[in-house]
Amino acid sequence: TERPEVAHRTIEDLDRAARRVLATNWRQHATVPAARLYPHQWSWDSAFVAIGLRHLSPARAQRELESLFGAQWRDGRVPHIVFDPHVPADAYFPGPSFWRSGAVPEAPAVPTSGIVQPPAHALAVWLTYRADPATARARGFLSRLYPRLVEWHRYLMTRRDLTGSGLMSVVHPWESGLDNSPAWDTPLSRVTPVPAGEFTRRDLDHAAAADRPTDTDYGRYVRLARDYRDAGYADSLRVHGFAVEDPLCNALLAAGEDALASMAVELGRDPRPHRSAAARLTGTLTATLYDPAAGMFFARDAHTGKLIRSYSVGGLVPLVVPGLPVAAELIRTALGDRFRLRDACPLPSYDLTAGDHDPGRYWRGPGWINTSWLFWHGLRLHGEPSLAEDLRQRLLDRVRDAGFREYLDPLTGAGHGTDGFSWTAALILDLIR
Ligand code: 2M8
Repeated sequence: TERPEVAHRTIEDLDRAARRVLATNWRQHATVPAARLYPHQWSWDSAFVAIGLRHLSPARAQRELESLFGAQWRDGRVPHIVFDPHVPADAYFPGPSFWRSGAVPEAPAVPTSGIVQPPAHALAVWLTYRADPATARARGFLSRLYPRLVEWHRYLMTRRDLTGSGLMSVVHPWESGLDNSPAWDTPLSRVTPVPAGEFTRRDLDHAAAADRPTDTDYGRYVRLARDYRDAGYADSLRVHGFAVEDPLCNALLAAGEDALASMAVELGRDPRPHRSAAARLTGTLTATLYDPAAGMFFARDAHTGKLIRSYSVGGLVPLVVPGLPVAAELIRTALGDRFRLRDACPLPSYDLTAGDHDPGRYWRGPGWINTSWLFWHGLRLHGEPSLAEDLRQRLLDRVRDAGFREYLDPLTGAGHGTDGFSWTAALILDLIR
């Protein structure tokens, strides 16, 4: 496992140490999430990393996003991993030989995976642009990325609208970003795991088994990814044994369309298609995935049409949507016993009151900095500056004590997962500023 860091005494120490993490994890044109556990470029990690990097080096933040979109497929999808060809083939599982993107005509020359991750990119591009418009203009940052973002969102809004509801589906737990969330247990129970002897996990070389998904989880992840690959990465409910319309992705898509409208104005283009897409997504998201009695957004199983009433932090993320009609109710839920916004920190990934809440295991309980950052961003957006400031202070305190860990016990603050984790460092830098 990676070496735990010492506690950082002052904000200046914390700032310096966060910069060091990002310097260590920088490769020629992008940042790896963690040197050993995740030695390639990940899609939504790069979005969060850019949000922090923009304060240190706007040009580097721009390159982070440009390199990711350089690996975009011709059908518009942005792969969840862009593999570094210089890293040994067995450093991460599943690697390029598993995904075989080279055999797909739509894929780029560089090896990638074939699944996607939550669309946090338009928001990240807009925030990165705003940090230094002059440098961005000189580099043609926005004019190059805007059409690519449009294609990315088009892929999600058309090919990934598997039910015709107007919402996108994720077709693999890895696509949700919240890999082993208890919200996926029921839909995943229908997937037959590939026997553990048929593949070799590499994650357990770098992180404690109790902090990671189980072998049965991995068996199901492998089954779903293999089926998708063998179908040539075609999108249809017949191919996907697992498909859910989740609030986190659809909320980021709505917020992303709003960001695209701002970019269109800046580029002298018509923002109206993006404004209407944002309004349509916000309306459908709220009408379909919001449960007024619970004050919470839930994912919907695309195969059964049923809401999955599991309190995952993903159901709080719609607070990032400008003009969300149920923001006040959602904040009330976050303040309640399940998430304890005022004292649990980072925001728990899963219901503190649930019998199967596990404070150390990945997305089944621990608090993460990225989802907490998104909620903080939402609090500011919806006129809650003092709740936002309180959350910000507690996040800084937690990371000062634990170091740049991947996730933390939300009640004790104990660190879990890998150390030297890029989005923790990047988003802490953003919170400091
Ligand atoms: C985790 O997921 C990867 C697979 O994509 C893994 O477990 O190997 C998740 O936390 C995901 O949200 C994150 O983007 C990725 C890299 O940090 O790690």
